[in-house]
Amino acid sequence: MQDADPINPQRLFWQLNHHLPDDAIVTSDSGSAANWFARDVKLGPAHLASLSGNLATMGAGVPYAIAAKFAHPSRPAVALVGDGAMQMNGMAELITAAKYYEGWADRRLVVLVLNNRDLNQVTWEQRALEGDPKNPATQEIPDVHYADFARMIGLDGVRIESPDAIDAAWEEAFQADRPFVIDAVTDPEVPPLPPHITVEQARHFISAVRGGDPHSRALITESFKQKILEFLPGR
Ligand SMILES: Cc1ncc(C[n+]2csc(CCOP(=O)(O)OP(=O)(O)O)c2C)c(N)n1
Ligand SMILES: [Mg+2]
Repeated sequence: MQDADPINPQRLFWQLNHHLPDDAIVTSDSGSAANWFARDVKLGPAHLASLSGNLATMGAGVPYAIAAKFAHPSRPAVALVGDGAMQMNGMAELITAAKYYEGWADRRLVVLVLNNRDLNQVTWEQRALEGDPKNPATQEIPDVHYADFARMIGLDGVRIESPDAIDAAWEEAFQADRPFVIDAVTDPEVPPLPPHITVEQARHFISAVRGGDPHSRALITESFKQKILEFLPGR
């Protein structure tokens, strides 16, 4: 529930737990979404879930959810996807969903896009594993209005830019009568930290900051918030 600028991506996954239908099929793309999917989404015995676990390819999230709709047309599907993957193929696959959704008994296919304008998982890999500061030329990607695109092709969606809007967005998405895109503007400086980090990773992280990372102030604040919480009583 920590704040970030403007939305802490982790909160989208945490708050999904309050809205996820019992029979939903959840997919995650490769990227920072995979971290939050693994850490924060609570799956019950009736849920099904998948991501590209071995190949770890980007671009699987939306097609896996469409495949889920064909295999189980009466169950809702949810895809948790990065903006890079959406720009690679997820947006094109929304056209596939638009072609077929009227034939699905339950028309709900919800796509959450983490709009962080960044290839964030790799930005953090380069910081934590190599000690390299963020390289904007290779890492930054355009801000696209994914919900507008969904509406343009006959689907529905909403763009959210504040954590107060998260619950209402999930609610609207699961009440929709057609595939629905949540374009969530999220903070790329919230680190997709594993529960434990090694001394070597911490050293690399410091080297990335010293190496002139353009976002060093924000990434130190967000990392500190996440780690310090582990030491607070009752957490
Ligand atoms: C096809 C493919 N290309 C590149 C990669 C390396 N890779 C893994 S995650 C990632 C960045 C993902 O960016 P995005 O979809 O925006 O998600 P984010 O991490 O920003 O949430 C990249 C480039 C990959 N796994 N698969
Ligand atoms: Mg991204």
